[in-house]
Amino acid sequence: MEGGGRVSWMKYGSFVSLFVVLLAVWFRSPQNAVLDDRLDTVLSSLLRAEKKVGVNNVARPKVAIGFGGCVDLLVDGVSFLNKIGISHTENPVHYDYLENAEQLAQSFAYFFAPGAAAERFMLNETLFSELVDGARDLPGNRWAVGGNAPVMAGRMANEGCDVLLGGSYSTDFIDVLPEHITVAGEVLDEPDIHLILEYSAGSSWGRYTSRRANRYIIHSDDRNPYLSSMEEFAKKLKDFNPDLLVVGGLQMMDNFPFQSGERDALLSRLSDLLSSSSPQIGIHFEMASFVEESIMEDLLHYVISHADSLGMNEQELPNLLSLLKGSNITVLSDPNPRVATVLDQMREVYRILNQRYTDASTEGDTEGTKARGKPLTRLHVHTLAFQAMIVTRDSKWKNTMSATAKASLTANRHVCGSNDIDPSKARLIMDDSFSVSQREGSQRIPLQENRPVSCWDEDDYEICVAPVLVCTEVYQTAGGGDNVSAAGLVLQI
Ligand SMILES: *[C@@H]1O[C@H](CO)[C@@H](O)[C@H](O)[C@H]1NC(C)=O
Ligand SMILES: *[C@@H]1O[C@H](CO)[C@@H](O)[C@H](O)[C@H]1NC(C)=O
Ligand SMILES: CC(=O)N[C@H]1CO[C@H](CO)[C@@H](O)[C@@H]1O
Repeated sequence: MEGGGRVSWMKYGSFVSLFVVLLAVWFRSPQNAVLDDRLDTVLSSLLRAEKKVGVNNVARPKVAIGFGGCVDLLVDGVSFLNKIGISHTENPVHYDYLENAEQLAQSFAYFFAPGAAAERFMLNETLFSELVDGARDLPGNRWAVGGNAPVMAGRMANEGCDVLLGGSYSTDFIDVLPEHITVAGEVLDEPDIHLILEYSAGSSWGRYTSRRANRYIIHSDDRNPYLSSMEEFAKKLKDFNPDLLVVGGLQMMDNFPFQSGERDALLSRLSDLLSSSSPQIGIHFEMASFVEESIMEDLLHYVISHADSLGMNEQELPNLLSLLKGSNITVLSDPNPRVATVLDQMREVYRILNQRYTDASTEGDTEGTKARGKPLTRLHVHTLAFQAMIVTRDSKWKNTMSATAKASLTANRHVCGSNDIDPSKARLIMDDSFSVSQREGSQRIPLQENRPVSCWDEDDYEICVAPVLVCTEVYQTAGGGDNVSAAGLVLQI
């Protein structure tokens, strides 16, 4: 249905846009009024697309989500650095992990100007506690439930799912989780704290000005890297019998000083858990900011090969792709990529991962199905300006068009911190039309206000792209990807 009548809609759409432009010229109305109208139409059309399908609230879908979590301490990044006396540096440097204040300044500078999301492990515990103490009494700070797994769990529970959440938390933490979440894990006295340095578009630090709103995260976890809830989670998983299994939070293992062999053992255990779940159960892996090459290799082998579905942002996509193509991982990419660029990267990731699956399957059956893993049937990339999904036709994933719309609306709701979208706090930054590929002669698709989600078929999959009504009064960026990814998944199970 989604694809039907696409061409005629497209013609109609460009006719309408032309008509709107002509009207505007004719009446010499201020350009802003036209823009406002356009935004209102996109908003109402996205809301209509989102509502087209609902979550089954009678038989609530069951989702199991691991691992870990933390308490987020959110501060304005620039005020924080100023307050604790970390001055801006002339020398942006990329570090895999941090050991002192100078490195923090250099690393922050590296990501702040382009406005790219980053997350780094702080090896120096003394410095980490000093930073947390500094943030504790910074005016305007906020505490929130954090970590991929709890945030995705919260979003899914709020959207009508029953959730099994794998993580070790304090009782205070568990008390503030939404209803319909059952926790599997150990009980802790003190949760791990993550320090979130938020900044808005155009904020300045020394000679740097950030191109877009984003955050820089510092953590020094000592529980999360060990996936300490995994055994409890595995035990409860059988009886829970989920429709979907979601894995996230593994970036806490990145650059963590494990003893030799420890990380391998943990990931291998996780791999067993994933491969022993029934093939009918969808497995989604949420990527994150990984910089250690060897853990990326391990993830490919132990986790990604078992996933039916992947979610990631515009930084994580080229990072994964360069690894798949055998080059070094990329730690910083364009934070505002074009649709064509992202779609080409998505097609390649989809193709390479499925080729690997096919190769593994034909390499003789000596190791059985488990070693083969699963083909990739769903890939969701969330960017500031748009949401894009590739979903294999006739796979288990339903309602791709509505899911893309919901993901897009959730991006605004999360960043603005309000369930009701206020068009006066939103902006469309996607172009009026986009090319479906960077290849020469590729088709261009106009952005139609009254049908903003564009879906079309290619090879064995469908692609959907939806513009985001980018929030201009940022409340919070951290956790955005998790809310957006979870919202997209909810309509597809
Ligand atoms: C760790 O941080 C403390 C406090 O900022 C500092 O004095 C010390 O030099 C740091 N250690 C290393 C190894 O950089
Ligand atoms: C890849 O990384 C290695 C190790 O950091 C480095 O020696 C090599 O020059 C890099 N290669 C490329 C193509 O950047
Ligand atoms: C605005 C929004 O929906 N953000 C949510 C992201 O998920 C967490 C956890 O469920 C919520 O607390 C936020 O409100």
